[in-house]
Amino acid sequence: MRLDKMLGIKYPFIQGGMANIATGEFAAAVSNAGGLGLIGAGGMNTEMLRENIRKCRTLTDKPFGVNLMLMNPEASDMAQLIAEENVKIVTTGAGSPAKYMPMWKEHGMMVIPVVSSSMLAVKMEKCGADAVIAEGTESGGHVGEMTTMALVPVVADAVNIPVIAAGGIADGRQLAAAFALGAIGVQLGTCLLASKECPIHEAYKEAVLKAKDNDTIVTGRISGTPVRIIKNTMAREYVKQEKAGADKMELEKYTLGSLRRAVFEGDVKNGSLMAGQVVGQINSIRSIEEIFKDMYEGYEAVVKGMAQGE
Ligand code: TUI
Repeated sequence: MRLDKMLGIKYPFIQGGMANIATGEFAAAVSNAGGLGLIGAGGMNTEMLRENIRKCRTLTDKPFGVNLMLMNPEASDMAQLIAEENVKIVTTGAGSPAKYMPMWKEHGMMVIPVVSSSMLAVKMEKCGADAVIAEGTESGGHVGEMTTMALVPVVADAVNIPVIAAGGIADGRQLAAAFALGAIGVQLGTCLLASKECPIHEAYKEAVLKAKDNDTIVTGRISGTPVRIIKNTMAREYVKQEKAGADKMELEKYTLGSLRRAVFEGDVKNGSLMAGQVVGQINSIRSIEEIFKDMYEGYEAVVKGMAQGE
């Protein structure tokens, strides 16, 4: 069954967690456009998350969910809150949500963890996940090692639950490829940064429009948490220091608060402009509705062409 049918939405698209970006208002806009909007709990505290959930409810009558970033210091309180607030769908990232699974399942929630390997996918299936998001290293933000092309088929073979593909998907060709690899739908992040509704600073949006395919880099591959961002002064300096053997504390001075600097202040030199490799494909600002429609129509055209042997 395709993701749109499974979730009762128009398109087989779910939005990425996007810490500090995906507010209740943004998630509602995604849901109203026919995807599954998710409130990104990553940059929030528990009280902010509660407010954003309630705000989202006032703005949409369509399904929406919460993305719980498990490295958040308040993740445990947030896990409880999501259940208490009767949120029906939760996606997770940056860790294993195993310890929250029994509580969430008791509340009848749908749980969809992000995984970056088939081993983790199997583990998630065993603890009761309803589906998994197989996220390739093409993605923006915190990434694993495997590419989407290699990861999605092995995950699809390894589990009996549905697989959603993520990383490297911004148009109809890539959506068709994701289905071909065994996914029932896709998670989108980077292409939604360049939407009218996205609340990031204008300078961040301009950096997304300007960036070419080779303009992202992964910081923290050596030192700990690998994060894909658009190359800038901070990223180059970080990677240089990292290669020179700088320790975690020294490197932290570059990244501390850097995502917030990019999102809220538009600091494109020293901020952390998280974006995936598809950033090079994105050259205009559209509404979320247009982005979804273009992608779906593009996919239909690709499939038709392939069926005719073109
Ligand atoms: O989580 C993401 N992407 C993110 S989170 C984020 S916020 C952030 N800000 C500053 C530094 C770091 C993060 C920005 N982007 N994607 C999902 C994802 N999850 N990618 C990889 C994983 C993952 C990693 C390890 C999932 C599970 C996992 O489990 C290990 C274990 O505990 O077994």
